[in-house]
Amino acid sequence: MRFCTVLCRGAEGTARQKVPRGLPFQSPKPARSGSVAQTFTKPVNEAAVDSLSFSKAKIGCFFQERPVLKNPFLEDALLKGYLKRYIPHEAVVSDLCAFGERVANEVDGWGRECEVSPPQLVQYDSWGRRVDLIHTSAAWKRMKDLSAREGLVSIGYERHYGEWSRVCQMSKLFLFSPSSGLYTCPLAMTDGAAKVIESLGTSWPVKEAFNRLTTRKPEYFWTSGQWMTERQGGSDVANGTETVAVPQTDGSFKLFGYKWFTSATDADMTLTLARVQDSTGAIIPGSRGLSLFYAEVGRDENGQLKGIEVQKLKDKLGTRQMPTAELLLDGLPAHMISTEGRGVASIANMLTITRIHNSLSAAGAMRRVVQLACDYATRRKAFGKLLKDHPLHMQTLARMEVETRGAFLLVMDVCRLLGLEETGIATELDSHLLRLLTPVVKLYTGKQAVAVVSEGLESFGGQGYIEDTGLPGLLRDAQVLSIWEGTTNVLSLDILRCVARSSGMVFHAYFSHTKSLLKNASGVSVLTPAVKAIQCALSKLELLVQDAATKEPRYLEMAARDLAYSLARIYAGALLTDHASWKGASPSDSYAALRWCEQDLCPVETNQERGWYNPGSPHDNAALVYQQTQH
Ligand code: UCC
Repeated sequence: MRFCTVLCRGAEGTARQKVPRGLPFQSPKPARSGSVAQTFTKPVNEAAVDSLSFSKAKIGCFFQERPVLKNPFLEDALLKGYLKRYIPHEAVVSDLCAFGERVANEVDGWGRECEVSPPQLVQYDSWGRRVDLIHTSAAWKRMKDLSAREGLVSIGYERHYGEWSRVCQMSKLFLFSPSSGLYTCPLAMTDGAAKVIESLGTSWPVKEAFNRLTTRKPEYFWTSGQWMTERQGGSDVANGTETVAVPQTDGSFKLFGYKWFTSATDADMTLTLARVQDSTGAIIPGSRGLSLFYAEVGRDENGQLKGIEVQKLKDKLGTRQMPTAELLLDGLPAHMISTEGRGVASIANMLTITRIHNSLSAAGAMRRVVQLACDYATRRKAFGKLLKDHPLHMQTLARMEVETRGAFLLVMDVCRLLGLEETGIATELDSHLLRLLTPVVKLYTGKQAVAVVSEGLESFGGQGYIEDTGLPGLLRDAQVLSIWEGTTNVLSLDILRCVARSSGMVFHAYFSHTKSLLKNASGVSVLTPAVKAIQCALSKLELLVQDAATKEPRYLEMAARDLAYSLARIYAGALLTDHASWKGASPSDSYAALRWCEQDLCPVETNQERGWYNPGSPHDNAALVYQQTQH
């Protein structure tokens, strides 16, 4: 018989013993059938075996404590401080407090249910008839109901808090987002559609749709889709859109095309782009040929979708809670709601809103992983003490916290600007700033979210990688935030376009507002290093921007991503510093501002100095990337 050595813990202590391989972990064969207890012959050394930590069915008595999600509003010092500073209304605070409680105790469980019961497509019934039914979980349906009742879209349109209404709405969504099972995606598009309709005019045929998108009555509430992406790609919408709109005698249209990526496909309506066909069947290519259409997603008397076939549901890395489909539009009844040929410009309002929601989800994901990691650090012991007592672990959490704070203030400031614009009190500079910051904040927070959530998973050790903890889903869902609604590079180029279209006014707005944010902090000695760092970075950026006007387009393109990062880092630094100089600020607010401003705030200048945008760089980059293997 072969022997192995195992550690046996007895009452007397720990001793190494030789035991036959297979014993005591395997019991002898049962003599006859019966209950488990009856079937096994008792081991001779029963007393010794019973005193082991691990034997037979015993799996040990130690279990790691799980992280606990507490009320995410009460746990968020920065959110509470921000609202105290700008919207000191008791009603807002008590609504968020009650909602935070509900998120922790109820909604978070629904979100998990959405993840483990993803949507399913049934294309045909048992008798072969096309039905195209998308089955979603009960929790997903409850999210719709909750969204209406809690006013997650409507708060932005009721405007009870004037120019701060958007901040109120987004604060609530910030708490909801990481527990929402991705229901924030249909809400983003619903909000975007309401915004487009409001800006174009809430008359027929979209009057009722607007009312439904912005209601608090669950039975009346509609969600909207945003069907922009076709087979030729999601970024180059102007050239990639093939869908045609065929005019009908009553002034409406029928749409024919293939939408390659339609999110939250269980929506009640959609906004989509198509090219109007003239009587000869000709269409106008490019951006000038695109118009914006409104379509309801309805069924005919046979229960079949009107003018739509759902080809398949997408198999995605994350966001699996939400149905994303490929759709064949085969005569979808629709109404044109933009001026002909002004489709992209008209749907741009939707892009602004969905990009802001995207940024909010990014900040929300960071906040959630930090909250869970901080809680876990008070429960998990390693090397003889709690994680929170390990300085290196706390340094890591503090770095995540600084990133989260920067992201939060960036997003809230864009919401503030949106609120000013929607209540008609935005100055021209505010509007320029909103146009510039929307892509800047979207692209920057998308990248931060992936990094912070990934770091967050690591802070749970191996458990961060275990599917049914719910933690890996946070990372999968974060990964999409830098992709959809414009990738990092597409948005970097969007920034160049808005600079050109505004003849540089967006920069003027940016520099003047950033400088104004430093005014309060300039008198606070503890913040001096942060103020100096921002001023220094701003001066470099101003010089570089002036100089850029003389450069070739290729130089600007290569500098675009670093430019966007510089705009984001400097602006977030100014927001953090300003917040730290507020009379209600805490020492931690100053610490966060100082730490943020220690990083390279102006990477575009750094990389210019390094020659990254020199005329020879494209060649060198290509030679490096496609280097042939040397034999
Ligand atoms: O749909 C997708 C996923 C859905 C999921 C939604 C969830 C969201 C949140 C979730 C939270 C959890 S992904 C597909 C998304 N696709 C994109 O994001 C498209 C990316 N591509 C771009 O952004 C491009 O830059 C385009 C398509 C906008 C460029 O098209 P054009 O035709 O080349 O555009 P132009 O010529 O630059 O602009 C045409 C007009 C101009 O107005 P006018 O003619 O008056 O000068 C521009 O100023 O549109 C105006 N415009 C804008 N206005 C263009 N972009 C903007 C903008 N961002 N803001 C304001």
